Amino acid sequence: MVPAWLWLLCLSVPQTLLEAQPAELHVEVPENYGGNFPLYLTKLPLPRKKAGGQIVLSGNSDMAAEGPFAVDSESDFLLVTRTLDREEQAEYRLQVTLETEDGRVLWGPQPVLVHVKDENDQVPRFSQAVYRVRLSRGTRPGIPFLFLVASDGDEPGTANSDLRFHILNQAPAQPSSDMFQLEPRLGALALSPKGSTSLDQALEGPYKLLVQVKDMGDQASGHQATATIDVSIVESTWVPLDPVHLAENLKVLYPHHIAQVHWSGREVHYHLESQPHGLFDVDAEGKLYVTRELDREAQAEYLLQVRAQNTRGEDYTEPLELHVVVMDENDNVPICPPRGPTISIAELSPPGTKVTRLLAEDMDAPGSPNSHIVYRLLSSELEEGTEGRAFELDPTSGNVTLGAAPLQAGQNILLQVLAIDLGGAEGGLSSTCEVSVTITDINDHAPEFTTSQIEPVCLPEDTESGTLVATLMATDADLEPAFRLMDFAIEAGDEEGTFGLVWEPGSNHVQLRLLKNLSYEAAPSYQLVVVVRSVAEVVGPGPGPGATATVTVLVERVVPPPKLDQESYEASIPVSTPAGSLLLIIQPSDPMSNPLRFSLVNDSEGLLCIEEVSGEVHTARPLRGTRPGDVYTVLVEAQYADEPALRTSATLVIHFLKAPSAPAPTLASVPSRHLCTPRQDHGVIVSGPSEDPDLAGGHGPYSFALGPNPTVQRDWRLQPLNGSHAYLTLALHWVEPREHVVPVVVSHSARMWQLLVRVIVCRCNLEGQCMRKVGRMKGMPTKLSAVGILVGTLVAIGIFLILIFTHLTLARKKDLDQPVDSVPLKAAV
Ligand SMILES: *[C@@H]1O[C@H](CO)[C@@H](O)[C@H](O)[C@H]1NC(C)=O
Ligand SMILES: *[C@@H]1O[C@H](CO)[C@@H](O)[C@H](O)[C@H]1NC(C)=O
Ligand SMILES: *[C@@H]1O[C@H](CO)[C@@H](O)[C@H](O)[C@H]1NC(C)=O
Ligand SMILES: CC(=O)N[C@H]1CO[C@H](CO)[C@@H](O)[C@@H]1O
Repeated sequence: MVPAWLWLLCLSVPQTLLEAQPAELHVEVPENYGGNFPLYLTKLPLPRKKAGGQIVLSGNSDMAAEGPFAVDSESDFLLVTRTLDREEQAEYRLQVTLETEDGRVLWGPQPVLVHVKDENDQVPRFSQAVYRVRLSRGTRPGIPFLFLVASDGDEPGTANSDLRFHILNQAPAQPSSDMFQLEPRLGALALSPKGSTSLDQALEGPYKLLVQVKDMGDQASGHQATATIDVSIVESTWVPLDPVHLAENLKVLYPHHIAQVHWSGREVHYHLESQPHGLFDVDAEGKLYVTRELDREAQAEYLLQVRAQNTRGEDYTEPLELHVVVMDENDNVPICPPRGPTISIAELSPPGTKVTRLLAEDMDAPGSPNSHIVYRLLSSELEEGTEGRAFELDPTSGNVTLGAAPLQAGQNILLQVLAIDLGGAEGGLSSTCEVSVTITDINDHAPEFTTSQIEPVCLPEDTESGTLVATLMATDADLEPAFRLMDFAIEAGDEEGTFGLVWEPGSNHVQLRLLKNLSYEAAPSYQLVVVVRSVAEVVGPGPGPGATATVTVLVERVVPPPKLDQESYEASIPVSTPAGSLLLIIQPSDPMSNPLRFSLVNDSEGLLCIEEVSGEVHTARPLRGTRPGDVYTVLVEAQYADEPALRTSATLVIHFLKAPSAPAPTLASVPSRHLCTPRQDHGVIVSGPSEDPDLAGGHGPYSFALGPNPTVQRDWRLQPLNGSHAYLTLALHWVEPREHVVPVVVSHSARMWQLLVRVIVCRCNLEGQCMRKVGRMKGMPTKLSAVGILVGTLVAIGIFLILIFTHLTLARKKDLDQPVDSVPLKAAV
């Protein structure tokens, strides 16, 4: 055996020589070597030329000397001189150097590690000869309650020190022979499953176990030792814990002891689990602690688990649970709900209408008085003076409802409600909650006119359309602008649509305007009924009488002022004109109009007079004091006979002319003429004033015109013939048969005359001539006398007939019954 081992060593030498110099040499030496010494271990790789050097072998620092080692300087072999004990020293660290005498190192140092190879020369030993252990009932099987400790001096990690534990014997072997199990490698003693189930029937008395420890692992050979274990069975003290009640915010010294657990077995480690971690703790004696103040509102209950564990952290049995209940303290104030938006309540809402529900919260234990909140309405500003309460509050539910007192639209109310816990009892905590309420408007007011009776309005007939008649104002007691919008209408009294209403949308006044022309004849007055309504629908009773206004419109008749036929009048008269001479006639333009009354306004000289009814202007006195060429102007005024307030005026300008040498023939009457009606083709020749001495030799030229009287103008027509004559005929087909005086104005240069032509109008006979007057044929004769007279006188008549014929032709000219058409008569002026 040895030569073979040496041979192996020799093989390793060239290898080490080839290696780099500082590489450590490993050498193994068997423990308790039984052969001859010195035992050559290995050849050192010394250089061949060792000139003058000597080999020095030294141990490392912890070794006093090289001990049992030496180097054979001849062979360079490292050798050991005696047996080595691994249990004494397992390794030797050596160093080999080649040094000169004065200590200079020539080679090396070469480290050498000498390992002593183990031999199983040690016997395992239990730590105690007898182990005594308490085993609590209830320990789970397989959970070690005792760890056997044994040691073996041989090299660790080798089979020589690989220990196995075994139970050799159990006494008593009741109720089963293998109540226990022992882990062979670890020496952990536990109840076997069978032992666990039968432990209850087991004896009180201790069990004695003979146990063995053996090295060399599972090989049959090896050294062994034995020990005994006394196992006494004890009752379990691992009993359920009663719940612990802890007051929150408890002011005590912490950690504060709250409970105790105990595991009756040996070698117990208590372990506590709680959520959250760290609030509770357990000490080595099983005392449970709370480490700081608790807050019920943070966590009201805790479930702790306490475990009894062996040294390996395995539970001996089921963990114990501890229920910790945190007892409430009234440490939380009721919390008002966040103030929400303003609550809108429609006005006129009935009592009992729900406003809101106030729900304050209290974090204290639910169901306890600490969180029992009641509510109290703090007086709000509107309580004063009102009958009853505007709001009611249910103290338990917090319901706020409308009370009996009415509220006005537009009111904003801040309700303050006290929320108290402890059910309102003394010492309760309280908060003041606020609820803001606004009362919204509803359209409960119909608009009304401020005055329903308007003073009668007088409108002249000629009032222009569009004229403002009246302005009506209305009011609406509602607040909401949309509820104040009004609509106006004429409800009655204006079927023709003569009037209209004009208003701006949103305004509260309306204008009554005239739309059409008024007519006194058609409607002398109007009774207009104007109504106002709310545009939005009105809640509640309909419009009252104030929604109606009556406007009375009286139409005033407009009579136009009188109008004259000329805007101004002129007349030229000689200064010699006598008093009472007719100058002209002032007449209305419309002969059918109401009768007029005429007057002179400022005839300061008193020269003229006017006939009130006919309008004829005469000279009032002889025109003394006036000179030819003078002009005299007076104002003539005309007014209605029945309505004197309506009047008009015109100027009358009189031009004074030189007096004619002869007395003015102004009004000389012309002999009467005859004309028959219905009209025939006959007329009257009117001649100018041929006797005027100023016009010696020549007649005219004159101009002729009918007098201004409209009746004359209507009835007659005057046509000029030549410079000195004119022809007057009937203008109408029928003119009343009577004597007519037709005024004819003749003028020549600046002079003027007025002729009054008398014309007798009679009925025409068959020949178109005036009929003979019946009054001339007196005494109708009888038939006999008629015949006698006829015969007797026929002869006489025949004789005288020729005699008087010539006479008769001359007299014919003056016969009244004869027509005058072909016989012009000279009108002597
Ligand atoms: C309070 O109001 C709630 C609903 O808002 C209702 O269910 C409850 O019955 C009311 N309580 C009382 C006392 O009126
Ligand atoms: C109303 O009167 C005016 C003036 O008097 C007139 O111009 C207008 O034509 C009249 N309108 C009607 C519809 O009669
Ligand atoms: C009369 O009144 C008119 C108009 O006012 C005036 O032109 C005239 O001169 C007046 N005549 C006299 C005599 O005062
Ligand atoms: C100047 C002149 O011719 N005068 C005559 C106008 O007409 C009348 C009637 O026909 C005559 O008699 C005038 O001689």
